[in-house]
Amino acid sequence: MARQFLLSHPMNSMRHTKVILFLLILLSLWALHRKYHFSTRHLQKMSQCWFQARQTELKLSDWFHPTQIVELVKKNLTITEWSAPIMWHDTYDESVLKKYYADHNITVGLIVFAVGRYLERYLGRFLISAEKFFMSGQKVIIYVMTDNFSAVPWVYLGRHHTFKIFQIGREKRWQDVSMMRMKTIRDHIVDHIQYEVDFLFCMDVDQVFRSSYGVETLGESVAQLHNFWFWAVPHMFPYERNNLSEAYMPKGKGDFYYHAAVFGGTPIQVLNIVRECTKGIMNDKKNNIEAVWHDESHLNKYFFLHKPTKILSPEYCWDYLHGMPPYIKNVRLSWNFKSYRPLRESN
Ligand code: 5GW
Ligand code: MN
Repeated sequence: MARQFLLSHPMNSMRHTKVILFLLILLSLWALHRKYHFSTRHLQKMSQCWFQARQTELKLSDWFHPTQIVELVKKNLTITEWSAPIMWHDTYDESVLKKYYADHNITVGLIVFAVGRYLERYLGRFLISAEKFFMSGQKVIIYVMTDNFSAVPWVYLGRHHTFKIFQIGREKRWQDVSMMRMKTIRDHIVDHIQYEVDFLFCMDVDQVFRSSYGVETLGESVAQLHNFWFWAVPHMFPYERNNLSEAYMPKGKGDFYYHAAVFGGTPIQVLNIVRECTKGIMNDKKNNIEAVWHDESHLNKYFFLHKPTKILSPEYCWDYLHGMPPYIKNVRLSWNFKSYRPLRESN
């Protein structure tokens, strides 16, 4: 009886509720503490990472020292209006860059197409010279796209360089060989290249590396000044002038004339470049239009709308048929002599 009375007494049940409430409050305080504890640790970690990233992130002024290289050209050719560096010899501090990339363990991709007679004619020299001069000290994967797997030359590659060969179809018209490159590059970045490299270059095969082509060329999106046009002003550039083409550039507009023989960036940026160019080329095809310099016209339109973050001077893609003017001191890559054709229409 006494027990029953005790349990059922209203005062007693209130005490119970209080105890339960107290326990609940304790529990929630503990939970809050745990949560709070976790989140500060997490925040601490995040801020540590952020500070470290900020400390190791290079500023342009850490390594780039613009000096007037081309005195005979009036316009500034060492830094663009949108503050992208234009790489010449003597404009950058190689040791700062080397130290930075030594800590970052990067892999650089290089896509090259060698189809038909270009395979036997150019691929061997391109690969041998790339092994010697392209990104030495960094991990490199060279992607060779070819229509004849068995004719790819045997080239010795050192421990940093690897190459992967992919079979691609032939195009009937020569104009389509270079234009369809954009589409093939797009598909391969999506399929696998985006997971394999930190930076990516796409280059013509009819060229030879002549001296160090190093980490100073790496960037988010990289464009190459055309060695024939870098001194000229926009209204002279051989942009596409048909306003029905996707590559159309109005007279007087434009920054530079870029060469399609070299472009690059992070895989995502290169994907944007080739995706947009492919779209432009395909839309033009639907309308029976072909831009005056094919893929190059579309590339120039792209870089007009989306400014490159780094530009390579003509030293990075020189044609010796222009001789050696005094401001060209360090040729990194040059056109292969045999490839020179003033008019592509002669093919
Ligand atoms: C062949 C004849 C005319 C135009 C292009 C080709 C061609 C180009 C070819 O038969 N096989 C081939 O692999 N290509 C690839 O497209 C090469 O990687 C080549 O470097 C690139 C661009 O073509 P090029 O180098 O003839 O273009 P330009 O602008 O240097 O004259
Ligand atoms: Mn070429």
